[in-house]
Amino acid sequence: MTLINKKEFKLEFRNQMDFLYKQTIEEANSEQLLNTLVTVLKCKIDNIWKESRLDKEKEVYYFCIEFLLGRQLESNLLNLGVLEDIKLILKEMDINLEDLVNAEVDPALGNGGLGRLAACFLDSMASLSISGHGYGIRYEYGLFEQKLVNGHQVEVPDNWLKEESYIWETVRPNKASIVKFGGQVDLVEKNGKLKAIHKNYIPVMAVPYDIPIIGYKNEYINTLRLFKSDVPRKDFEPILKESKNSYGSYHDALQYRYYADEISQVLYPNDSNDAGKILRLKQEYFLVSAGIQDIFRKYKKNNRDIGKIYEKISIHINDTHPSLCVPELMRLLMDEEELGWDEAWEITKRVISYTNHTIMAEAMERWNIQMIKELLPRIYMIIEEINKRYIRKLNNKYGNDFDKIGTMAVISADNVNMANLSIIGSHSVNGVAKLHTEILKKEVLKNFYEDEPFKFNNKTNGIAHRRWLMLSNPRLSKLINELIGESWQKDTLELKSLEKYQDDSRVLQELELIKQENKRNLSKIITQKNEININENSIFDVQIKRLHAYKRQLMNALHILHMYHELLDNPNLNMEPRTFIFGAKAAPGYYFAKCVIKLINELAQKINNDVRVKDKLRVVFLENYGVSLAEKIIPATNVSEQISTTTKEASGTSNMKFMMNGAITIATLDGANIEIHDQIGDENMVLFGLKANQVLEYSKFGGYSSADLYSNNFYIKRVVDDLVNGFIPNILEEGREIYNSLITYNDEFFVLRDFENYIEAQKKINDLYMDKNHWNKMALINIANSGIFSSDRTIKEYANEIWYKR
Ligand code: 9GP
Repeated sequence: MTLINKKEFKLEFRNQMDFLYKQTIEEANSEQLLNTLVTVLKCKIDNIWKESRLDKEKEVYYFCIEFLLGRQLESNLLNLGVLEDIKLILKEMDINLEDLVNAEVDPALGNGGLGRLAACFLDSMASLSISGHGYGIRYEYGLFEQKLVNGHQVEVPDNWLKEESYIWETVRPNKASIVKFGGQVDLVEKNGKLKAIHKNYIPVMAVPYDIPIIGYKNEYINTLRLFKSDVPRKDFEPILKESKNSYGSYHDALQYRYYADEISQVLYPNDSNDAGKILRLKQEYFLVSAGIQDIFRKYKKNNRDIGKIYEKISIHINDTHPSLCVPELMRLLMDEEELGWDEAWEITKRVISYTNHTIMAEAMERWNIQMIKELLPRIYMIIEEINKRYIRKLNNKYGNDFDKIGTMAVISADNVNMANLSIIGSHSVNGVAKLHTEILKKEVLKNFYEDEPFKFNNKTNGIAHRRWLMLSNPRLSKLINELIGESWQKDTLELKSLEKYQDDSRVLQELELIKQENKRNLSKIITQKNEININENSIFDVQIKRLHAYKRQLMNALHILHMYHELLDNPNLNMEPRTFIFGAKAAPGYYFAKCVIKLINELAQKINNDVRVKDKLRVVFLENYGVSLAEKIIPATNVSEQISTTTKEASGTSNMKFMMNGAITIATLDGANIEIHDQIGDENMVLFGLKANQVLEYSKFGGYSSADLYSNNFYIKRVVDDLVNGFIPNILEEGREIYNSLITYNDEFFVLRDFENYIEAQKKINDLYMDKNHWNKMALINIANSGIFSSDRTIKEYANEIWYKR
């Protein structure tokens, strides 16, 4: 251990405690101990963690509106290779590391899969010694904290920065930049060229806050740079001559402060009205402009020729939120660096790549042109020109095929289509799992694919196995180390060699014991949180993800209702006891999703209080689901519910985490479930439901008739009627809303169409679990074949095939 010398460490710890709090270790609380530890560690890593200098290799900049980091302490200690040593040293000082781990805030700067994927990718880039850095926003309030009140979701602000600062961050005030909003742009002639002069704009200062991203035992540290918005400091005044200049009155000054502060206040402001939409657009441009200016500043420190920036820089647009990277890079190259359009355009395309993460229409961003024009006049001019030139090119190629050209245009029907902008302005477009990429190529982005097929590629998502196996499931990690050594930690494909133990009953039993221990831990948490005792020997059947109609938590709930009826009808039903566990937040304005939360909670109330089914069935909805909770749930799971409507889930990543922890997946052939199936086959997971081609075919002809199915199927009718007949109390409105979605509005997400098949699949799960030895064997095969889903594999593919490819 080079980083930590025991004697020195203890001394530094005491000194730091004294410096920060003027008190002794014995007097300090967990937060103070944590802060002291992190301060000591930050000093230690300072030598390795230097701002990247762009003098050697190519650098990757990963732009994302959300980063869902999770707690950092344990992960950083693990990656620094000092976890066990620090645990011991602290113990000698009478400090329990676990208390400090639990005292750390879990920053909810993201919503779900997108943000967590970004965090896994940062971990992998650092661990693979790839110079890859994140750019994001330092939201003052993260995603809301979810409270359940009488079964309803209630949102309260997530004040994660209570202490004003985050222990891992370092503010870099001298690297701040100015982002300009509003005003007018004049094109004036200078030396025979048109130059854009931006006047009367509102300047907002972007202040970087850096978080170290520590690689796994490789002395390599990257940076996640999050920007906070603020009014410009005095020293910026000389360069703000053309800005709006009327903050004379007190009132104006206050308004200006609010204007600036608001930008980095909340993640995903409610965009159901114009003010919310404008704020989101401001955030997106703020992130992009601050980030690219930062890249230019760093690049120019060591490189003279901006025309060669593509040799040293890759900019990755993660989902459409950072799509304004395209016009912003053009602006800087033309207006600041004085390159001509053609050269700037070639550079832009060579630098930028784009990942699409969804085909859900509502998530494909479009911005009203008037809004962009007013807020970002220069950016709008550039977008308009990109569009004009692109349409001209398409006209030459496709003549007057207006339908085709209309779908490909950047500007259409008064809107700027951000996906189109990203595709046109980049050299690579990828989906996040095989089926998703195929759907992009053959359906959603068909015209683009036919036009430039070479741009399209697939990069199946992955997960950081360090966090999701080594840290969250130490017992399992230890067993794996004992069986196959430790090399899998650096190369997860080595997990494959676990397969040789698939018939070794001692190993399989060991595996079962580990799962049992993890279930015991989770049971304690559930009892603490929900005041309910659950049967530790029951099957833990889990669905944890954002609440969305296409993810079909509703189908899961209806199946529970079905099981409940079956048990009431036949109390001696031969079934393994089951505990269904949910964790999910619904977007604040998404009424249907909130109705499903209410339904699940009321169902839980009814079932958990019914003594007749007490030993067989339990339902738990865990409040405020997030990364830290997931780390406890996933290792304890027997059944992983991956039941989205086929074609709708781009990839999913919890499916991979569960697999790596030995859960058995019940799934539709959607997203990355397909790749999981490719690895382990029908024998080791349970599939059901419509296939992609069936869903696509149905969707072309307006779906199927859910009312017919409902009328003709006893089981379906029974559970659907329960939504509105009072069988489940307190869901008068919610039950009706859900009923209507299924019957009146023809079940857009095929819940009822897949229902019978789902019941069958669930029966199969039950039967499989009855043969414990076989179940454990399946679990082992799942773990052994999960190595391909490490995000290290994904990042190597991004690096070799997108970022470093010339
Ligand atoms: O819904 C997708 C999810 O399937 C995928 O795993 C994740 C990471 O690629 O991205 C999600 N998409 C979004 O959150 C918004 O596009």
